[in-house]
Amino acid sequence: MKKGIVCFFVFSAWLIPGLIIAQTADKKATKETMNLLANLHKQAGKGILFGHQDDLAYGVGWKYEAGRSDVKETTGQLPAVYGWELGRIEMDAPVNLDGVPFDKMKQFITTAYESGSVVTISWHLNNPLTGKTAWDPSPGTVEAILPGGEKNELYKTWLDKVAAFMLDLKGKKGEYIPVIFRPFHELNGSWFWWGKNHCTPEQIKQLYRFTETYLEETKNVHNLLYAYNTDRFTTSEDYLERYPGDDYVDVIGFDIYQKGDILANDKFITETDKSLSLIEKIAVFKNKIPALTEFGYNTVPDAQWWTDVLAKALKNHTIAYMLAWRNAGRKSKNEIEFYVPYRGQVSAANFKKFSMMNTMIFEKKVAKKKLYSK
Ligand code: BMA
Repeated sequence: MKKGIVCFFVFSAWLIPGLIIAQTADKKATKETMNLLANLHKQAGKGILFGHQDDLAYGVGWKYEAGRSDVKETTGQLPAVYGWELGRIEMDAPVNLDGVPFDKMKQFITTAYESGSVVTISWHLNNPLTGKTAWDPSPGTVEAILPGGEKNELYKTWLDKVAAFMLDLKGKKGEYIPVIFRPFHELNGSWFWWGKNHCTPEQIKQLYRFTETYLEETKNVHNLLYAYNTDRFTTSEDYLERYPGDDYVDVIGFDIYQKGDILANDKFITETDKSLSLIEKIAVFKNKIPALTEFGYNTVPDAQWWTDVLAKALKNHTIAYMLAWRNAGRKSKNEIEFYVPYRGQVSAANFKKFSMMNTMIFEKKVAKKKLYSK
């Protein structure tokens, strides 16, 4: 078929919702996982699901207090998407790198699923070559864990632990809980060992494919959608340089943070808007779900940031969901980290206003969507 005709079909399938055939990257994905993908496709252009990392575990000034959530305490509603993190599961640690116990995480995930919300998981896995953290960019790590490499067996044992976690997530009827997994996130930056300066595009593509195939075929994990997730980028070519292929990806996204003082607002709006347009175009062409996989402005010092900056950047965009990064609170004397306001924070009232926009989807609206059903 001529390229033009193919484009026409792909494009018209997108425009006529009844024609959308959402094929999961995992051809044996569970029913609920396939339904989630199909429903996220239908979601495009009908509002954005709002998410927050570690929302139920802790917030600014509190930890593990049942029923608490900084998002709920400022907007009156829980988020529609929950981000969690598996770093240190590979070490058999009982808690992840940010102190979240894995058994509690499983309970939080179950609760979120039962309420109709979406779960997405990242993995800041240690460096398998050196045993140091994900931020240890020792050369040759990716190469070492690929098949034939000296650490491939070790890496497989780490994947066994990820698989065990994913297979332990079950709903009331014993069905596996779908998760949007985003391994090797920010792979076009160079701060992690899987980053741009530490391996070739072909090596990271191979690693992505190997990871997914191992989880699916060797471990029989079929409750995952896979996100391809860069950091900020400039062009489509730049974005797709390390893309493992359409057969391996369900969601395409990028991470972006506003840095510096509020004078950087305009720059953030322009860059986010442009990058969203680019991934949305790619998503239509490839029939994938576009998402803002991480974002934030640490400590949100601008009282109007949510409606006057973020909402402007998001205007007319069709991403399915967005994930604000974690409210770690005070990390040390000189370091504080949070991306959604807590009660009384300078941008709290504005965040509530933002949450009430027609285009924003939190707990109540997402429950009505029944994302796991046909
Ligand atoms: C970073 C920071 C760290 C954290 C890491 C993994 O952005 O929030 O404090 O350990 O993510 O969650």
